[in-house]
Parts: sequence; C-alpha cells; structure tokens
Amino acid sequence: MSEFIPSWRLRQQFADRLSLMYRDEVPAYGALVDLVDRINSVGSATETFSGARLGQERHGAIRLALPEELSLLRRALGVLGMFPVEYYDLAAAGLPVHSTAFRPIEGDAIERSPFRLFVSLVRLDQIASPALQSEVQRLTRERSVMSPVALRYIERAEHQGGLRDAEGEAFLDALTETFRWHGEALSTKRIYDALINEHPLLADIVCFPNPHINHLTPRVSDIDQAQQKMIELGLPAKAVIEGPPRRNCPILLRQTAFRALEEDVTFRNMDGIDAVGVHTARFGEIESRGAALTRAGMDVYNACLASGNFDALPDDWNELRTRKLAWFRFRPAHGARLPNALPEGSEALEDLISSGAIIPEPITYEDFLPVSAAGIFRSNLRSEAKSNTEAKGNPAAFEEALGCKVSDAQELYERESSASLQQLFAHDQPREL
Ligand code: OOG
Ligand code: NI
Repeated sequence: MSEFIPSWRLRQQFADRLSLMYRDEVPAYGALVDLVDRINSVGSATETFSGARLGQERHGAIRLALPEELSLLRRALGVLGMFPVEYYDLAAAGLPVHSTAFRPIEGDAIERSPFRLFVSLVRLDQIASPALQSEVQRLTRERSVMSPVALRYIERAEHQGGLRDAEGEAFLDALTETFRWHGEALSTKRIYDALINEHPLLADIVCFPNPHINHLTPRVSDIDQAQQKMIELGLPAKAVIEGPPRRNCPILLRQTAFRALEEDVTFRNMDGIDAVGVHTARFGEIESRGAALTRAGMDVYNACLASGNFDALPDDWNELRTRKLAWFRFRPAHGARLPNALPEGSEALEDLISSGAIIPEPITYEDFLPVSAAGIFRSNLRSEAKSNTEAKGNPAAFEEALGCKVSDAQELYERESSASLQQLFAHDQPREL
C-alpha cells in the first residue's frame, strides 16, 4: 500500500503547473517572473521577510459565478491543504463580488508551500436590471466548472483521506484544466457587451464556461525596484503601489499590477459563431509581504490609509511589538537559559527579550487587503464601471455558498504567536541551548 502524497506537495505541484500554464498563456507573466527572480537573487533591505520560500511563492486569483462552484472549489482546494481565510467585502468599493482567500493555515504548511488562491463569487443581487439577471442565470447554468474527472478524485480523496501517486497526478491534471483560458464565450456578443456595460467583472465571469485564472503573482523582495523595472521593460504598470508605503519595517502587503493582454474571443449564438472580439481581463501582478498587524494595528493602518499619512504607524520593530500593533513569534537565543514556565506579567518577558535570551521575529502577513484588492480589480477593468457603493457585504450568504465558515486571520496569527511562546517554556529543566 503506497502512502498518500502530502497535501503540501500537491499544493506546490499545483502552483507549479498553474505557473507553467500561465507563462504559456500570458507571455508577459514569464517576463515578470524572470524580473522578480533577478531582484530576489540579489537580496534587499526587506531581508527579514525574504526566507527560502521567496522563490516559489505566489498567489493566484479566480472568479466564480455560482454558489455551487464555490463549494466545489472549497472541496478541491481542501485536498491541497488550502482553507478559506477571511471574508473580503468588495461591495464597499462598488464591485459586484465578494471573496475569500484559500491558503495553508499551519506555520509549517505555509513554510513548505505558501501558495494562496484569491477566490471571488459574483453577487447576482448586485445586478440592477431583472432582464440581465435572468440572462446571467441562464448563462451560468451552462458553465461546468469542475470536470467529472476532477470531481471523482475530490470524492476519492475525501473518502480515503488522501491521494496516492498516480491519483495525485491525474487530479492535478484535471484541476489545472479547470483554470485554463478558452477563447470561446458562452454568450452572444450582444449579451457580453450588455454585461460589460453593467460591470466588466460580470462579463469576465458569466460569459465564459470556466473560471480562467486571471493572474498569478510572484512575491518580490523589493517591490519599488520591481515597479521601476516593469516600467523600463515597457509593461504598463499601475501608477501607484497598493498598500502601505515603503518603510524600514515592512508591514502587511504591497502590490502592483499591469494589464497583460487582449485575448481573442469567439461569441456564440444558437446557430454557431456569432462574432469575434477581444477580452481583457488577465493581468500580471507582483507583491511584497511584511509583518501581520494585530487588530489594533489594522485600525491604525486603516486610519492612515484614509488620511494618506502613515506617521501614526511606528517604523520600529520594538515599538510595533511593545505597543501590540504587530504580531511576533519568539525563539530562544542560542545558549539562552530560560525558566521552565512562562513568567507572570509582561515585564518578565520584556526582561528576557531585552537581555537577548528571547528573540522576537515579526510574523509574515499571509492574507489580503480589501482596499488594495479593489484597486487591483479596478486597474484591470477596461471601462470605469458603474458602482453601487451603497451595497453592503453579505458574509452569511458567502459562507452558506462556501459550505463552511471562513477562518479569522487574527485568530490564526494569535495562535501562532502564543504557540511560539508556550514552546519556549515547555521544558522541565532550565533550558541550555
Ligand atoms: C482578484 C483581485 C484581488 C489581490 O492580490 O488583492 C487580488 C481578482 O482580480 O480576481 O488578487
Ligand atoms: Ni492578486
């Protein structure tokens, strides 16, 4: 009896396959990956966060039309050890979707393969015209998001608790196909145009038979340098980098993107080909990651973002930690003698930190930022869409479609931080390292 393939390996292989496919489909992505590799190999000021995982690190994004598609995707990604974290409300930004990000949640699983997928679901309730709504419903019935082969392996993995070698290969082949671009729309050109006019995101999702991957994002150590290089290469980069400004102590997530290409599409009617046209949805993006902020830190960040002035966020690790604005994990210094129980009170811990016996390290932010995500969405839409900024998020409907609750990112960071503290003192004798 062979062993099951560990989910992190399936996840890594899946990310690699998607990357190869996207390189093929969107040549500018290949140029971007090469540019990022060159910058990452030199190292940079943001070294704290450039661990060994940097080279293979990336996220992708897809967009779904139906609740059933979301729950199927949850099951597929569960086989890869990826779970939904956070609800991202994009209604506030006037986008007719809501989202989550699937990612590994345990520290060692993230270290082994940090691949994440940002997944958005259309909100049909955000389509104003009833005629267009029923058109959308008709079209979405024709979509087939998961192939029967992929579904069979999902069921098998759920049933046996994993997949063996050949099964894993076959599953990954089928799952990767799910995200391939097919330049054949389900709809006529007229309906496509009507949906583009309602909101370009809607056309990108419901006019196509499957959820083409719309970007893959490598992680770069120095995003300012990468942005400059993108412009030099003639890639039409966004004017501004989303997220916090450049700092000595990087926090959260900084992102920039460029619109990648126009793709040929054939539109269909009852008699066959109706028209040909082009679709622009797919793009290139890069990201750089810094420390996860606590809830209090996020509040300060959001206030800074609103005012455009980031002075209120200290640019010093010690201050970020002692003011409980960022999350840290703790490790023992080499040769340190630590007591065998967590000392009472925060001063005792501070003493151990200032004497150098315990070394705090910022925890990397593994999630997304809704305001930045909205900026990324918008920078890649062809037309300025109408926006209904009155709309409210609907996490309950999203979780019902998903078939489970999304994890709270703050809880995950807190768990990681306190587990690292517990481990420091979880020994019977004073520890000498
Ligand atoms: C997702 C946009 C959000 C990010 O990096 O914030 C995103 C999409 O365009 O479907 O990927
Ligand atoms: Ni992205």
